[in-house]
Amino acid sequence: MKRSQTLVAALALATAAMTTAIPAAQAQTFKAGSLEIIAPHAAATRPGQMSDGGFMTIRNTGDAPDYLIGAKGAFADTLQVHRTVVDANGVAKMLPIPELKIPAHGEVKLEHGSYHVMMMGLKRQLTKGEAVPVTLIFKTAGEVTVDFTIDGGIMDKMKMQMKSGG
Ligand SMILES: [Cu+2]
Repeated sequence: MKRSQTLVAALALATAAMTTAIPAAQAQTFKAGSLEIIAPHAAATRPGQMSDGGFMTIRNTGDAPDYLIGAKGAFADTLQVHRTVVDANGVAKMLPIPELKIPAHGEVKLEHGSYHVMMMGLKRQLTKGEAVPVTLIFKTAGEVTVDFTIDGGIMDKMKMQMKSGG
């Protein structure tokens, strides 16, 4: 009896974790002034893969907007803020965003199919479980270095959904 209750609780926790971008145990929040950078993460790369996308939520608790104007990291040649847009022909394209507004008392989600930090010219493979320092550059807050948690990426999430039958 007790064992089955534990199992039910574990299943409920697993289901709750799947609805968020990454498991809660990996989520980290970084603070700089009035900004909170929540759960920065990127997918592990394959050998030879040259680019990857970084995702997070940026929250602004302040009374004035701030702007993400760039990023840098030692493991890649170039980091850019991108937005994925779908054109009239249904083709997804990525456009560089010179400044991404983080509204006062608001937040912006960088997520698949939308805004992301594009990491180009990767100098090495990014391995699941490691933390990679990335410096985000804001107009007001300045340079903020956070750790991107490298996760299994979308393939891991698909496998989890297949196992759960969802
Ligand atoms: Cu991109």
